[in-house]
Amino acid sequence: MATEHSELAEEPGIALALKILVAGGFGVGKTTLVGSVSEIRPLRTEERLSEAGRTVDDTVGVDRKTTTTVAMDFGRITIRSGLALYLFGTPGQDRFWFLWDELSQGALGAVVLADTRRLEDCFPAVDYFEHRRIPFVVAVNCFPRARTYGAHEVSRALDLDHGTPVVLCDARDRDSGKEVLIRLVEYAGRLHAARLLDSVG
Ligand SMILES: Nc1nc2c(ncn2[C@@H]2O[C@H](COP(=O)(O)OP(=O)(O)OP(=O)(O)O)[C@@H](O)[C@H]2O)c(=O)[nH]1
Ligand SMILES: [Mg+2]
Repeated sequence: MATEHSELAEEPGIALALKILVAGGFGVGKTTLVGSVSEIRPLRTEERLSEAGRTVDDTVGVDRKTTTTVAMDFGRITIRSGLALYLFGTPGQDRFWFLWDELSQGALGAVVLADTRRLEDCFPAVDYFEHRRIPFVVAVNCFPRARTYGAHEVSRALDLDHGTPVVLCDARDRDSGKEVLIRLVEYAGRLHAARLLDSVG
């Protein structure tokens, strides 16, 4: 995946290409987010949720969901001239965890999408990025009828490290998704720069 990433960075007109993961629990809106912000037709790997899968796929809270990501989503967004983000959406179900290590190779940072009706579903993603010291922001996808939480409340409920940004968003809305990504790039940039300074000084 790292090699593919550097090949992508050589696309004409793109001075810098950064790899970003879009992660979070099952059915939280990862594929929706990648699709709404991507300026290329997103690559999707959706499969129908089968009757057989119903016993293992937890559809509580996402009743109308008929498909699920089985490998990854892929999209691209240019956030300013010369700077492109390559977005890799992860599969949300536990049985695809083995793909995460591959997907996270060389990533600048991650967006952890959260649904306040099932906040606990994003614990594994938060743990994953904290343990690997991959900078992440938590983006609360505000579904209708879900209780509105403030950023502080979400931060406390998830026991986030001080400074980890929490943003409210609508995964279906391009501008809203773009704002989340800009927030991540700024935050991850600051964090990586601080670590670099620490390591030399
Ligand atoms: N109302 C509303 N529905 C949403 C929103 N985001 C996603 N959906 C719907 O919720 C369902 C789940 O969206 P997906 O984008 O497939 O979720 P996912 O996180 O990629 O799911 P998995 O890959 O299966 O883990 C879909 O039916 C979407 O249309 C949202 O912000 N508001
Ligand atoms: Mg998906």
